[in-house]
Amino acid sequence: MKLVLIGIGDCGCNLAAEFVRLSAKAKAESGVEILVRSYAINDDQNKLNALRKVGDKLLTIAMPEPATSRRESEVGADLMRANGDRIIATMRAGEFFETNAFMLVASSAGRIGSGGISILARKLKDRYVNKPLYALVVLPLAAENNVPTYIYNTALCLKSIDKTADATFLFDNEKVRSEASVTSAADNDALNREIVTPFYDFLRASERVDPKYLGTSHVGIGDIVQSLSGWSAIGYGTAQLSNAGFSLFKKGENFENKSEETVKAMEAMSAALSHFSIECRLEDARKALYLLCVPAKHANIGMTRSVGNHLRELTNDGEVHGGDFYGVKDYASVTLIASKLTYIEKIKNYYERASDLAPELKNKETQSL
Ligand SMILES: Nc1nc2c(ncn2[C@@H]2O[C@H](COP(=O)(O)OP(=O)(O)OP(=O)(O)O)[C@@H](O)[C@H]2O)c(=O)[nH]1
Ligand SMILES: [Mg+2]
Repeated sequence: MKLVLIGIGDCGCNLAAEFVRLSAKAKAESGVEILVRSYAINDDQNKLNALRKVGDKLLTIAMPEPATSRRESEVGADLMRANGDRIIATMRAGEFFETNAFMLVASSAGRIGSGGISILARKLKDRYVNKPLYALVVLPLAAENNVPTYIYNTALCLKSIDKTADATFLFDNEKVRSEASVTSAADNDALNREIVTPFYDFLRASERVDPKYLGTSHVGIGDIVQSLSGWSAIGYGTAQLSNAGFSLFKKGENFENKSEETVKAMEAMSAALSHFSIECRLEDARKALYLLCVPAKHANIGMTRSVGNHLRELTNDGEVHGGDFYGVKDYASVTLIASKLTYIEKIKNYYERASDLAPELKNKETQSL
């Protein structure tokens, strides 16, 4: 699947750059393009200049700085209302034809990205009616959760992107950081690598890869588009394939070998299940997608079927799509997407906290007028 990626604000721009690194890896390792272009849109010219070194796959677009010191995301929304058409006009629309979907990325807590993402999404959807549009929204760290404007901006951002995007991937910055043991809160690069990594396999596996990498059931772009809807979480896990298992396997394709490989696939699946990008219950997912990656020599139909069946059980017979891909070495990996989630505790909490906060923020706003 080929994306046009659009990052807005600091967090969005850093992730737009990280996706470029991911696409260079896909090109080097599998010979496919997963990114048509990446755009970084920000009001901070210095930060945009710093991203230039990423290469020409990333184009930077400057926005004027807001004329107010207010921290609410409406400021970012107004800025995008005023500048969105000009921003879209500077994009290379000719390339959109070879694009399978847009992916807009921002943090929910700030102003520029949080307020701008839904406005730009709406403008793109109105122009490119048939092109799927996905969002990736990064939620604040635990330490930021006592900042009233961050809570307010997050709730507003979630409410409006849910109405606009075809599907929204949610990333809980705190969960991703603690599970990846990123110790420094300032280490955004490490955090961003964790955020983009789960997208790697399914984006490249759905492209026209070398037939030697094709598994028994291919995950195509149609499967992805059908699987993505509404609130979505993504999880990724790996399991090292032992050399012992490999040599056993070489001796003959007996039952024990196959079952050992299947155990590894299930181990990778467990890892994916415990590393979802946000806390959610699979039974609340109306749709789900899985991708099992193994080296061809370790593959068997049973392992793909086991992953798919287990996911079907967990989703309570939700609509499940999935398949396998042989483009990895030495390990098994499983990517899981839980989509069309009907309940996410964190979202409920943000909405509740924001409605308690709203009068307080409104008062502050009128006082500052
Ligand atoms: N994962 C991740 N989170 C980030 C990154 N940069 C900032 N954040 C988070 O994003 C939120 C702040 O939003 P920013 O993206 O800096 O805000 P903005 O869109 O530039 O808008 P302004 O508030 O006007 O600067 C906080 O929750 C940060 O923890 C990043 O590179 N990676
Ligand atoms: Mg900023």
